Amino acid sequence: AQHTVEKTSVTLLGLGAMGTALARTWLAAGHPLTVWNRTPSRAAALAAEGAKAADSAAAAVTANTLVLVCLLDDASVDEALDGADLAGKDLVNLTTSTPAQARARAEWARERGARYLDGGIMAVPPMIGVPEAGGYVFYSGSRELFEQHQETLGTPAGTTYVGQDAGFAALYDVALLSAMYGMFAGAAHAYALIRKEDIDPTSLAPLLADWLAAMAPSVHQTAGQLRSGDYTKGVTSPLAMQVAGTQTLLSTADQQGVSPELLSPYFALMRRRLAKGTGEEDLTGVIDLLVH
Ligand code: FVH
Repeated sequence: AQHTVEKTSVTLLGLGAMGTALARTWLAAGHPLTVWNRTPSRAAALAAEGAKAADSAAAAVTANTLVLVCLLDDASVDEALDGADLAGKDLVNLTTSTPAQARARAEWARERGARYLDGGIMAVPPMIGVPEAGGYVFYSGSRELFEQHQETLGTPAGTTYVGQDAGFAALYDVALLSAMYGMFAGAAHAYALIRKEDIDPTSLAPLLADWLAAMAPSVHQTAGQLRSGDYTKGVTSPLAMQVAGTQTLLSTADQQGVSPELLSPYFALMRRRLAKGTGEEDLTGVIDLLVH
């Protein structure tokens, strides 16, 4: 006789772009799914695909032990869960929040008798359910909850548990997103430099992508220097040389009619660090200027 393993039943609150993508992966994997969305019409397509659409968030919470929330922001989580009975529930909050909001939400859930796991999604909706796209979710908070539900949580995307401190998933999430915006800013400046020239941006794109990929491993050297406290270890491009070079970048921006406003704040920090007599160091000392 064939033995079928029962899939964990899941409740999901929030059917925006991300919630809908998540929902489809659980349905496809055979998890019984109860959904709720503030605007009920967004649940119709999923109901046609096999989800149960609950009339209220409270009813959706009642339906299953494992309750996932993927709403716009922390205030919408408050609003949606107001009045829901969370006693005995396993609450997993995938809503983007700050570390402080995540820690407060963990305490809030504990007071209501629920185990709590916070999640930071490192993916956009088309990456959900597509393992080769490399998307994953940071989780932090209850280790027991994570371990018990790891298989279910891993259905939409990979899982990376980063500790019992409920704020850590949000912190890792925001750290990676912040680095991403630095990269976007640098790429924006690069495209601006060629904007008025007879250069096809699509010919610059692969060069940019390859250069950024070649530079990305430098984060490992930075981490090693931060850990050891020796910011001269392994230096190939000392701060003094780099500060001198920034003038070429600023002059080129000026000649191309491009505002230096994306680069200037970073260059100013490099100069401030150099003024402390650290010309033989890497760029790592800039980090210490940022931390109050
Ligand atoms: N989409 C993305 O690229 C990013 C990728 C990384 C992670 N984020 C975060 O995921 C959360 C949800 O994002 P989303 O893409 O699903 O967002 P929307 O499509 O805008 O849907 C928002 C849902 O939130 C509901 N909602 C808003 N306010 C309230 C409220 N006061 N009470 C109850 N529900 C509320 C909204 O409902 P409705 O407008 O359809 O009625 C949607 O279900 C988010 O934290 C991202 O930062 C996504």
